[in-house]
Amino acid sequence: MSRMITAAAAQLGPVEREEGRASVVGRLIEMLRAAHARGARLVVFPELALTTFFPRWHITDKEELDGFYEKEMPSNETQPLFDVARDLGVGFNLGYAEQFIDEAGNRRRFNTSILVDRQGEIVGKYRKVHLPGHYEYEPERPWQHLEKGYFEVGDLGFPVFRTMGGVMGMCICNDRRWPETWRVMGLKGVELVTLGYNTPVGNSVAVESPHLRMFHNHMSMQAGAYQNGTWVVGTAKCGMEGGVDMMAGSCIVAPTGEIAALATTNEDEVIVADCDLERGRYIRETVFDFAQHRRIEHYGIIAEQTAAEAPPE
Ligand code: CDT
Repeated sequence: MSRMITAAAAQLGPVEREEGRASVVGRLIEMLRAAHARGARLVVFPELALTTFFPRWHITDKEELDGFYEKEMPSNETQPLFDVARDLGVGFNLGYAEQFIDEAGNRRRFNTSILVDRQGEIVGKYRKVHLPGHYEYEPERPWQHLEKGYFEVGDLGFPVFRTMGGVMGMCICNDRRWPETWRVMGLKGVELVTLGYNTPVGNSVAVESPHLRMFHNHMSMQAGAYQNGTWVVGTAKCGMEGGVDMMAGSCIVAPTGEIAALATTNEDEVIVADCDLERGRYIRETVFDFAQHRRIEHYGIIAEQTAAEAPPE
């Protein structure tokens, strides 16, 4: 018997620095409606979907930097997205920069995504664990990648949520490159992972062809899907944004590792796939039957050691 959820990746073209929240939310709503018209009941928006990818700039004006973070969710500006999604009965994943003051009076900043159910309720939150880039301005780079400076490492682990008829998990952009991300959620029985990304087409610090970069993008998601028997909905923010060409290639990956839907533009585009949440069961019960085949007595180093250590010469 199948357990179908029709899912969409709502790929977002460039969001320039000047574009306001209201305009971006309008674009998101338009794609949500288009996805709904094609049968989707879950829509995945990109990482930091409400603004331009601001970590590419060294922003010294505190007020300006502050303006890229959401202080509440939903807010006046994002409420219309929640309202339309609830009225249409569509769940969604949204990435945004989160800022709040904790009980001790400290300002906290995370690269966050939320899962919203078909009733418009926030049912899950994830804060990005693998923050790429650097802490301080690096003048030799053609563009900055200041995620380490602008966000804290996520403090929620990799939670999964039983919602919308399945077990859902989230990760964000660079997380997709790390097998640990997928296996932790795999061990929690995840059936569909939502994932937004902002990835430059070029590598700012090494020679790497755009083709190779796209291969790594898809390979990471396809491997994560197959090795854990889960669906993956990966959504880009793409196109020429802030003078940097950002990768497209949004896709929906089946638990077999096959790409079931693939974006063909580098602008706003909706792709849809019928995701049978039972499709991964045979993988999780055969080749990747964790209970039968994992050998944790040999995996301890993964959680005990961070850097690689080769034996002495
Ligand atoms: N947003 C994000 O995590 N982007 C990174 C770019 C790596 S370059 C420092 C990624 O892994 O796609």
